[in-house]
Amino acid sequence: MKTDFDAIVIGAGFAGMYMLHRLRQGGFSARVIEAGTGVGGTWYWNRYPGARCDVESVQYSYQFSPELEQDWEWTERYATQPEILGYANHVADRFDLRRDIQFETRVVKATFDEQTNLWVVETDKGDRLASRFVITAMGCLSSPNTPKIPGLADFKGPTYHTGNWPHEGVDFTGKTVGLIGTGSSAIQSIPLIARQAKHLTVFQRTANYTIPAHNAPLDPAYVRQVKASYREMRARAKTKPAGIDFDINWASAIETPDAERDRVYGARWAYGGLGFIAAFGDLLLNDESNRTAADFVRSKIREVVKDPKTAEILSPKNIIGCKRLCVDSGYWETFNRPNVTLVDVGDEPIERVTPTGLRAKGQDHDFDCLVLATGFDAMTGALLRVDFRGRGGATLKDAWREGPKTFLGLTVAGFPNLFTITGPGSPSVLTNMLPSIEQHVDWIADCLDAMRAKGLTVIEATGSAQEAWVGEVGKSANITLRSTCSSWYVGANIPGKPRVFMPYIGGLPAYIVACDEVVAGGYKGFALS
Ligand code: NA7
Repeated sequence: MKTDFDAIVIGAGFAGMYMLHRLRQGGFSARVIEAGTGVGGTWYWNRYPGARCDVESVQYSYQFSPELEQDWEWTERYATQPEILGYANHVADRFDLRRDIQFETRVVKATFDEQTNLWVVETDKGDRLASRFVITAMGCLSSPNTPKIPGLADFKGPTYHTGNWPHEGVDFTGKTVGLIGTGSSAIQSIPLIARQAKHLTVFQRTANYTIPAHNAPLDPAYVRQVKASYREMRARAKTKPAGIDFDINWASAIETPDAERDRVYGARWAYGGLGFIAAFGDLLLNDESNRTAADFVRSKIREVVKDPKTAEILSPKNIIGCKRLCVDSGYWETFNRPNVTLVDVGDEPIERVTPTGLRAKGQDHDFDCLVLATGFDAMTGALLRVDFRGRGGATLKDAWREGPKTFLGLTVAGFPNLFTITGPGSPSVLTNMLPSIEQHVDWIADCLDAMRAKGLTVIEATGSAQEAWVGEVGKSANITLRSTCSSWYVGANIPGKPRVFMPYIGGLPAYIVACDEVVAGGYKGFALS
């Protein structure tokens, strides 16, 4: 069999783009295969109103090119989806990436051929390409979840999923809108849809915690200061569990006197953003500590939302930070608008979608358009949509029947020469994705360099190394409260999905050490040939 490429990369989001750049730098031939018509991944698909990153722009950016860091100008504290997509396109142009990306093509099958030690990659366009390595860069939240609510196909009006939003945008002016979900996508889009639509009805299954973004244009003096000390900021970020340079107060919430605790929460609330959860070191370790933060946020909801019944429905009952914390601009306030109705579907599932709306708790709700802000088959959905076949024809689906099993979230035993950027078992979604992506890409590129230098062509995680890592991922998950609720981190949003805490929660610094130790040990835990 003829080798078409040294590596095939699946996906042209931030992971796939940087992977291509590193492969080229290493002198490897590569093709990226991308389903969309353009680059950007998450930021290509999630074009719903209000979509923006909840990590601050100056940190949610590549660090591999100091020139890029200096040249690119972010305009707001939290960049909007169009601005981030513009950045992705700028990177694609700047590094001339597009000529090695095959757009509008989906990989459907990839088979490891044990005779030749090559992967055979098949696409929906009929391609059959042979490559030494396959590297997935498919994103962690890229397989949209459309819930199986009876009657969904009968709805007469348009249905939009936040994770696959029309490129031309949607004008809700004069329309009545029904929206299912109150996760991050809903929390970002609800305030904007409410401002435009005639009426918006929100169907909430689980109330969610959100922290105000206090988004604003970036102060040029602050940008100058960041640009003058980018290396230091990036280095500090790598010492933080989430890979984000924000202050962590390691004190215990419950051991802090009430007045001081309230002062700390007040200051974090006033500053805004995800750093709220770092107000105390034990918020995700200790129920009682967590309750102090949850109570603080609930008190804020009561302050903002005028109708006490609505405020009560909007008040989350679970642990704060257990589901992904959200960051918003005017979310609670939106429920004070006369054209917004909140329907609690927490105790009884939505009965059915009807041709003119939906039926919940025996009551019909009519609307012109339906928005599904119902999330994703997270972490494994995109990977399992491809029919991966490893040694002996074994499928990844079978290998992961009880939940994803990987070595370092980067490789899978039985699937040689397959790398999974930000795969399950790596910190990924619990961190700032950009530095996590770069760390994985660099690790893979360095590994390929090292293999070539030694004349090696096959790398495969051993079963025992994988088992030990899966044990480590599970052990660290059990220490935190984060693994205790029905979140997408544990696959609870997808009926029938095995309930396993999928990301590695030991923090980015510990994870980097683990990856580096494997390399220092001569790729310990891998069989190389
Ligand atoms: P999420 O956070 O998974 O939110 C999906 C929402 O949709 C959530 O409120 C779900 O309720 C709700 N949902 C899903 N299915 C149903 C049904 N059948 N009935 C009613 N409600 C339903 O996805 P997002 O897109 O908002 O955010 C994903 C990530 O992207 C986010 O964490 C950031 O990292 C960026 P549930 O909570 O499951 O009860």
